[in-house]
Amino acid sequence: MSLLKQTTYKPLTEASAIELSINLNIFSEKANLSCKEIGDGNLNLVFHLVDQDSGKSIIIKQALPYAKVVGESWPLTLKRAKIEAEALKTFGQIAPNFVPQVYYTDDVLAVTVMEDLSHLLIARTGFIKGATYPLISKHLGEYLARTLFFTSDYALTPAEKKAKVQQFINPELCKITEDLIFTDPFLDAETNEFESDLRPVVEALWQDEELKFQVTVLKRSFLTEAESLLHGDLHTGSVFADDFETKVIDPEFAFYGPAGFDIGQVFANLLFQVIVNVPKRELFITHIETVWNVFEEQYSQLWNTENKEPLAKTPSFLRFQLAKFFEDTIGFAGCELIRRTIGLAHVADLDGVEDEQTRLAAKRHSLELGKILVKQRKEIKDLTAFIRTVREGF
Ligand code: SR1
Ligand code: MG
Repeated sequence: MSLLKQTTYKPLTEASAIELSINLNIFSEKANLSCKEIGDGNLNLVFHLVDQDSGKSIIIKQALPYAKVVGESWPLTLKRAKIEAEALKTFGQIAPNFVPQVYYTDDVLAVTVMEDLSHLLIARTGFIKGATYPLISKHLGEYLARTLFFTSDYALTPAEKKAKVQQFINPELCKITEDLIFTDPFLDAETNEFESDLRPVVEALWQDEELKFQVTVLKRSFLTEAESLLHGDLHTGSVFADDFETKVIDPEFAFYGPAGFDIGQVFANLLFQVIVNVPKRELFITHIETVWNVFEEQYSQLWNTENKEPLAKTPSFLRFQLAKFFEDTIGFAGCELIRRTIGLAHVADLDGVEDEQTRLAAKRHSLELGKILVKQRKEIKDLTAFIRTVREGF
């Protein structure tokens, strides 16, 4: 039976991924096709198909019914493939330069067939190998300004906004974030993973009542503030890049939430390079500054030219809004630093540091900076204060 008429889910193999691409008339039956499963993330299968004669290539991404990072004992909804495909389409209309094209989606097989970006590299991998990607921060600032503005109440009618919030209700994936970012790292949870030498600082963190209070305030914001359609998992492993192009992938965690969550994840994942990449520290600090400056400039421009809310057009309200985004960004960045250091899902920027003492020092630094950002976010009022805080840690 054609894979286009499946009524039940089954995981693809390299052979059935080829079959699907032929059923879709993307390639002819006679094409000289190669197919390789290249998924290295936590959750999905990713097949890379290439016609060896013409060079034409595509990606077929398929959600697995469990979290690959843990195994079949952690079941996970297949509905996330639909959320991801719809988010890619929404973001693709708003920021087409920064989002891969979607060719086909199937909710039963939980697959998305999309543009092959393998001429680019995952930004985290590139950074670790020494790439600097001079345009990535400008591109991410623009992506954030456009997606966070055009999916908000300031660009949509009230009815359109509510319909979008409903379309992107994503309880299962939000629960992962609620647990792994906002809960588990702050208590002695089974999901946590950290080197035993870190135990004293981790136990001190678990006893830090002010930290736990402030994290709960941020969690409350994540749970309740439907400001914009978020990517929801915007770390440097969700970004493909080279020196000229930037593409944001994998929005399966998309939902309506506080805008600063996406910006904070970008800040934190650049901060890992600030912490570990000593020779390029200044360059990554500049990347963070550029993300915010471009975001602020382009968001303000959209606010002034496209805003549908007559009462929001006063300069004081824009200043209020940007200050609120900045405070949230700093707090969410702090949470991301902490959870990537001691929670379930780590980052290669830290774990890949070979020398044990250097690695432990980097992880302690990440935890300390994370705590400061969460607890002092109201005092860190602007970029200058933020950069000063970051520099004080060295
Ligand atoms: C079980 S999923 C673990 C992490 O991987 C994803 O990319 C998200 O960051 C999630 O928190
Ligand atoms: Mg992902």
